[in-house]
Amino acid sequence: MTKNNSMSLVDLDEGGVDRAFRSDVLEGLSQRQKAVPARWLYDDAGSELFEDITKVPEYYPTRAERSILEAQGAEFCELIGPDRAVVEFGSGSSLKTPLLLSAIEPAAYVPLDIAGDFLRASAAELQAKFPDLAVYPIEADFMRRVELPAAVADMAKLGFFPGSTIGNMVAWTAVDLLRSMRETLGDGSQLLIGMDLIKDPSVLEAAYDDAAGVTAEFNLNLARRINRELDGTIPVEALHHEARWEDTFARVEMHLVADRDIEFEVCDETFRMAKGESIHTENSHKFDERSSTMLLLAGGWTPVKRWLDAEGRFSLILADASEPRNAP
Ligand code: AVI
Repeated sequence: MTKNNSMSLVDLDEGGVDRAFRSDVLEGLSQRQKAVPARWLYDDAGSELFEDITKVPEYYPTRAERSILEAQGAEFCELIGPDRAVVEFGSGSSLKTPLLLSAIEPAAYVPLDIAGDFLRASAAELQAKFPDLAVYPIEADFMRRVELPAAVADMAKLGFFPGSTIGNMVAWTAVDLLRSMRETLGDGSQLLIGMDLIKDPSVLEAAYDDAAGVTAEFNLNLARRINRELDGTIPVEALHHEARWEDTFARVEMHLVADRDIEFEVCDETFRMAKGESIHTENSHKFDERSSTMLLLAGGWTPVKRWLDAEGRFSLILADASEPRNAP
């Protein structure tokens, strides 16, 4: 019952270059602290490397979140109930979404993703596992309000945003996203969202700098992508990956650090990095109970239940779309 709504959202120039990628990279490399938005880590190679990261022993979030989904089916069923339309922000991973869908028995599943091919492939996989479920994949940038299919208009909605992807956004962007999710889902909706927890920095830094070097490859792939797609000459062998816990912002930062002074071109513009200088490529914010509550409230969501995995490393939070407040 998969319904398709296909239209590419990528804006390419005459030479086939993604305009947004080019302007983000050129602008980001021109800043004093060089920075490229983390979304550009995910080309095909980057997406595959991320899948590999979820399997390395040091990267606990995927396994921890899955263990919550496995353990709490009965409570999801009680607090969420059946016959909702589940709207997943980002295409469902092959393992987490089926656990939720089996637990709550929704009437429809609406995966939203900007990557059309990946979206359609994972929607088809899910449809095969749940042949009676109405599946409506929508190719969309979920950072903005999305028009949901008319078929789910009268159903209560549950937004699903696993993986602690919210942690990859600075607070300003995270609040914008939570508010647009609320607009997309409407009054009476619920949100089930994964948020990784603050913990010992050594555990966090290892999770983002695994011994096998998969996360390093994931990070370095961004430099390779710039070379490939933007006529770049970055000497990738002169960069190394670093994961740094920044306590003030409660986040792990990923950087590409220059091992020597380097000079390179991207789209005919010249850039220089002194030895030790870095390109900041990702933030992964971590939360405690208060900071996650504050973020959700700022985005228009009231937490109603918070589950942790057995080792207390990761949280999955159920929140309700709250009424607009008039009180001071
Ligand atoms: C996708 N996101 C939630 C991952 C994270 O943990 O911040 C991305 C990642 N980056 C390095 N390892 C994993």
